[in-house]
Amino acid sequence: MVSIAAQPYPFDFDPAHAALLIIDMQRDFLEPGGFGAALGNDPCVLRRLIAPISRLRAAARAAGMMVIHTREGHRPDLSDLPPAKRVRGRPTRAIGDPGPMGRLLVRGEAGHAIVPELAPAHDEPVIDKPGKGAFHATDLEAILHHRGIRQLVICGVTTEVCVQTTLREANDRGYECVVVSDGTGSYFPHFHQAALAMITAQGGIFGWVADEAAVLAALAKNEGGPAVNLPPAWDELRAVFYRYEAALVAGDFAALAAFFWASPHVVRYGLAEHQYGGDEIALYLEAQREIREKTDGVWMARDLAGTVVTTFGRDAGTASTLFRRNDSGRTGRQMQTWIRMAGRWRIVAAHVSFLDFEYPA
Ligand code: TIU
Repeated sequence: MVSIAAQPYPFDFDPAHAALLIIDMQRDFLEPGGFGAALGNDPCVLRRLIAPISRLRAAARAAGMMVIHTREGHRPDLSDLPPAKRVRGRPTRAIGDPGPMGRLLVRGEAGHAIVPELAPAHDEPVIDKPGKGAFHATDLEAILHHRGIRQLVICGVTTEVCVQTTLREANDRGYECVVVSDGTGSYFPHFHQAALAMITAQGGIFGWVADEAAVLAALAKNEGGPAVNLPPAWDELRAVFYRYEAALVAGDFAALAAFFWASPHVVRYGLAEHQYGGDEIALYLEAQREIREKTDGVWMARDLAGTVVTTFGRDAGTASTLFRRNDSGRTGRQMQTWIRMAGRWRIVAAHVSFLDFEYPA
């Protein structure tokens, strides 16, 4: 857990279940000749946000947080552009009209692109949205759901339009959101201030507000270490651990052997023996398999307690458990280190031992 000093009170979050959402940092809003300018605004006032958002993105990535970008824009045929949106404000240049950066707010045009300083990395989804809110008519909610994301750190432009609309959509969908006060901005400073004040009023009616320094300080406390318990890795290793357990109690030693890395670097400490290297492990498990073959019925029955599976990044993890053998009543403990290699989780170190005492309930 990481805690950000925020208003109206600290925002506690787990980076593995949180995403940095960067709203609409597009040339159309930040450069002359784009959509923002067509609405009568000075787009350059928003360019000061590029540096803090770059820092936030680097810190989020280092902490294992997902990073998601959005872009406001429409299909080239404007079939997803509500007529009411096109005529709003009676602009001299409307959405879809040509400009120095191509057609205003149209996907694929130069002005629609995210500014080069914040160009999305290959593993950072880009949400193309036709509305001000990032949830309306997009697959953002599906992406957040599949990645187990429940909290959002939001930055980008503009505070009272796309940032606020997205925040309200997210809040109503049950996401907890913190908006970065100096990582978001408006063409109108007083609207920026008012939008932030609305979020934190009434005990945080829409969420939290924190400044960049507070977010960076909180993320740095993660010590730049790997992301813990990322949903895909953690779900996979947990499933693998229980498959190993099922093979163990079934006495399926051929299956058990396949879980161990076939390498001289593997060490296994057993109950009454130990093995150094995959060859010794293979020999031991083969001997056990032959004993099992001559045994009828149940091989082993045991209950687990206090099982903890922890993943570090996407390819490393540990599994620790206490157990009680149902046959003898003896208790013990077991610990494994798992690494994913060529797509398969393998045990690289393991230890199992009996206890001569009852473990606490
Ligand atoms: N991204 C976003 O905020 N779209 C806008 O149209 N903002 C304005 O402030 N106009």
